[in-house]
Amino acid sequence: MSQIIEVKVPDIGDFADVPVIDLFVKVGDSIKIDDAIATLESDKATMDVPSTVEGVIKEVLVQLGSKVSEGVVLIKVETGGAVAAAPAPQAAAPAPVAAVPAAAPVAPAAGGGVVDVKVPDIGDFSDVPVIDLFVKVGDSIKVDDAIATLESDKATMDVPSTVSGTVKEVLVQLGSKVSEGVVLIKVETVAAAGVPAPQAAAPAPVATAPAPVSAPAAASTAAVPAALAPALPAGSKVHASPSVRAYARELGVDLSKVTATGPKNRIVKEDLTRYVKGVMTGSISGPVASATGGVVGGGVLDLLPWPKVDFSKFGEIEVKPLSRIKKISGQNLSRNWVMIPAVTYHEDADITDIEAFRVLLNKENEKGGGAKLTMLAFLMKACVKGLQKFPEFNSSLDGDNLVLKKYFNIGFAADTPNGLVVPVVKNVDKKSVFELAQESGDLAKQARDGKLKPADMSGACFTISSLGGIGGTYFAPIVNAPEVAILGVNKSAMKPVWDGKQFVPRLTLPLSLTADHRVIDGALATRFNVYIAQLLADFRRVAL
Ligand code: CAO
Repeated sequence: MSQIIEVKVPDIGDFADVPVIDLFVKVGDSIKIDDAIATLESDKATMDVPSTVEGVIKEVLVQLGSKVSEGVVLIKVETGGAVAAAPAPQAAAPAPVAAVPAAAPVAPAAGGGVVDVKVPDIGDFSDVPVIDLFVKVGDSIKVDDAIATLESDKATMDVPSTVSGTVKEVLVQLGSKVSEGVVLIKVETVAAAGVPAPQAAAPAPVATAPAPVSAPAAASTAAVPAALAPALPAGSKVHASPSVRAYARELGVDLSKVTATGPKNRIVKEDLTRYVKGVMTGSISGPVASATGGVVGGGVLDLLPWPKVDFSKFGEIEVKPLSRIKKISGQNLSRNWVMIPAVTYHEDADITDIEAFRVLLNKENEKGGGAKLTMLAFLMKACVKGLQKFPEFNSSLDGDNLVLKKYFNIGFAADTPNGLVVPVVKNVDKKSVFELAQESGDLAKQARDGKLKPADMSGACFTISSLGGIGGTYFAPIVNAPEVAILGVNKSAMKPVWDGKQFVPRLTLPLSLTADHRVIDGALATRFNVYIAQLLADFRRVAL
């Protein structure tokens, strides 16, 4: 049986009349327990208020800017029969108190001195990681300036300074785990620096608070692209709710670059959206890969917008729209190039014997009219053997997890008149080299005829990019996300190889393996390369 339940502002400590600065719901929305309803912001803390019931929102009793205190009804929710199991609002434990008592007040000695600024009372949390650090040695800092952001699995909280002065020591770093009382920084207070007496800059009584952060905010933090972590200028203070901060981290946006339009110069979600749109269209330089201009910037790179030049001023030109394939692959390549910390490793494989074997088999086969054996087919078989020996190569990153695949599908880059596509040969481990040659040949033809179906291009575990038919020595292919590695090969060439007594001519195939360093380090990548080269040098090893 359905009933209407009021969801109220929980116990938020000593705060009253706290403004609503973000509102995430509207009448008619479905809401679940722990979904964020609104963000409140006192002058000391930001807190998301989560729902304590599940159902459909019938009434929203507050709006942006409303001032609320404990017990004020935010929304009325119609719960379904199934919600009987969900806690009634009264029963639902009030969300953790948002504002908490201050850091242990620090009383600098008269005339100044070095003062420890510690993690304040942060409720029941301990060993909370530092996810942002805003200060460095030598910075000037004022009371209430943010020192660091801590993030538990329930809340994101800024720790403000309780004193003014010059930072003399920073005792934590990104990733440090801290609890109440841990010293974050040592500050030479203003009196010591020759400015007003330290008493004037009396320690603030309250630090910041573990806000009851919404589930989406907590979940999204897992997706922070390491290479694009926001690089806030030291000492800068950005006002944004935990959910907006988490969203910004997910997008790789440096919040200090975003123009705030919210109350008290606060960055709201729309500001973030506007900023990302601006970057994508090239009107703002920033940390997102642009669809139109390639890579236009990074949180840590901060590149200029794509240059707009009137080329016709310099001579005759012709403007040709990009093919659909080029547009799509361009976006994928830009994202992968920007977001994957990739390294390319090279190796030479001696393919003298396998090439002689391939030519022999093809001669025998000519009479029977069977499929022509290609080097690509041998490479596929060797790569699967490599994936089996080094399972990290057959994986994908999913937030904090590594998904290890037990199937072996290999994609191969195919050059077509309309651009690059990657058909996928499925279950390569279960197919013979002849079958692989036949199937990859068929898929390459379909690719060139523009006849590949989406299913033909999905499900790859690892990709091979073979430029062997064209030439080249080595190159650095781009990882085809969410795969974690790609093998590039160029044209084989006869080279003199020292056999211990003399130089002998050996047909050498240049291998270029690019791997995502978050999953595969250099030692593993080199072992993989060496193993592939061994398999190609003596293909009997594939049968072992
Ligand atoms: N060394 C020397 N010769 C090679 C070779 C190598 N590594 N690989 C192929 N060849 C030879 C072949 O034996 C063939 O010669 P014959 O006709 O005398 O037998 C000739 O080069 C042409 O081969 P191919 O490249 O057409 O055929 P393939 O099966 O080797 O490759 C495919 C198929 C689809 C991979 C290839 O046609 C292709 O499109 N390659 C381009 C991939 C690409 O653009 N990669 C870059 C992506 S950006 O990172």
